[in-house]
Amino acid sequence: MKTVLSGIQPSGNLTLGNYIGAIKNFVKLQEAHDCYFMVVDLHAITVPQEPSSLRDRSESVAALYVAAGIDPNRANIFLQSHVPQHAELGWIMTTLVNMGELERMTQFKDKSEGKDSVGAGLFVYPALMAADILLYNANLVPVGDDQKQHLEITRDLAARFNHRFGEYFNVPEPFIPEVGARIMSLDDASKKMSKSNPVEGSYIAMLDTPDQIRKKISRATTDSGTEVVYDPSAKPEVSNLMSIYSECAGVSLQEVQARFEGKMYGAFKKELGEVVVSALEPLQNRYYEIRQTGEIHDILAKGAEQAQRTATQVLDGVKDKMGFLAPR
Ligand code: AQP
Repeated sequence: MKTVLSGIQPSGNLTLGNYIGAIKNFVKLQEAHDCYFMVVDLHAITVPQEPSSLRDRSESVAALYVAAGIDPNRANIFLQSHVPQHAELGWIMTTLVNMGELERMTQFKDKSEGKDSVGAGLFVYPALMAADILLYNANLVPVGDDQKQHLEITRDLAARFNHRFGEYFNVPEPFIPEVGARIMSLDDASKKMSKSNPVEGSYIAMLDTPDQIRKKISRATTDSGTEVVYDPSAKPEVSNLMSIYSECAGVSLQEVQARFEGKMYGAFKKELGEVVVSALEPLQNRYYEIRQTGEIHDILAKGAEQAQRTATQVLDGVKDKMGFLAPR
C-alpha cells in the first residue's frame, strides 16, 4: 500500500482553494492508501502568528479535516508540532539543501516581497517540508499546483541523501488534481485564492455563512463579456468560477458550460452561490458539532502517537546512515 502525506498551515481561515485543491483529495486518497494528514503549525510560524489564534486555528484545521470526511480510523490526523522528529529531520534537510535552490522558490519571493524583515524560517521552509514527507517515506503527496516547486526540492533531497549515504528514501511523486489545482482569488484571477490575503472578499472561507458566500460570489470580478465559456487565458475570472462550480457540484466543466449556454453572468453567479452553499453546509454543521464535543483532542493524540512510531524509526535510520553515534 502506498503512503500519502500532506498538510495545511493553520495560518488563516481555510479557503475553498484549500478544500478543493487539498482536502477533497485527502478524503478520496484515504480509501486505498496509508495516509498522514497534518496540521503544519511549525510551517505556520514562518510568518508571525498571534499565539491564541494559532492555537484555535490548529484545532479548527484538524476539525475541518474530520468534518470534510477524513476518517481518523483510516488516516492519521495530527499536529506537526506533536511529532518532534519533524523539526529534527528538518534541520538535517537544511544541511543538505543549497542556498541557490531555496532562492529560486516563488513562494519565498511572493511572501517576502516588500518586507523589510523576513524570518530565515520562511527561506528554509522547503527543507522542513521535505522532512515532513520523507519522515514517513511517503510515495504520494497531494498538493495544489502552487506546491509543485517545493515537492521538486523534496525529490532532489531524497535522491541526494540516497546518493550520499546509501539508498533509503522513496522519491515521492506529486498528486495534483486536473481541475481545481489552482483556485484563483475572487478579486484578481492572476493570484491564487489564499487564506492569508487580507482582503476578505478575495476568498471564500470554508466556514463562511451562506450569506457571506452568496455576497462574495455576486461581487467576484468578471470581464465585461456575458458568455459563460471556459477559457482560462481569455476569460480567467469566469473560468475560475466555472472550476469552482464544477468541483462543488461534481459535474464536468463541459457540463457547466452547457448548463449556462445563452445565460448571463448574473444567473450563473446566483446558481454558483447556491452550489457552494450546498457543498459547504453539511461540512460546517459537522464541524461545529466536533468543536463542541472536544473529540478532536483524542483524535490528535492518537494520530500523533501513530505518526511518532513511524517517524522515530525512519529518523533513527537516517541518523545511523549519516554517522550519528547512537545513545547507549
Ligand atoms: N488557491 C488554491 N487552489 C488550490 N489549492 C490550494 N492550496 C492552497 N491554496 C490553493 C493547497 O492547499 C494546501 C495547503 O496549503 P498551505 O496551508 O500549506 O499553504 P498555501 O499553499 O500557501 O495555502 P494558502 O491558503 O495560500 O495559505 P497561506 O496564505 O497561509 O500561504 C496545499 O496543498 C496547497 O497546494
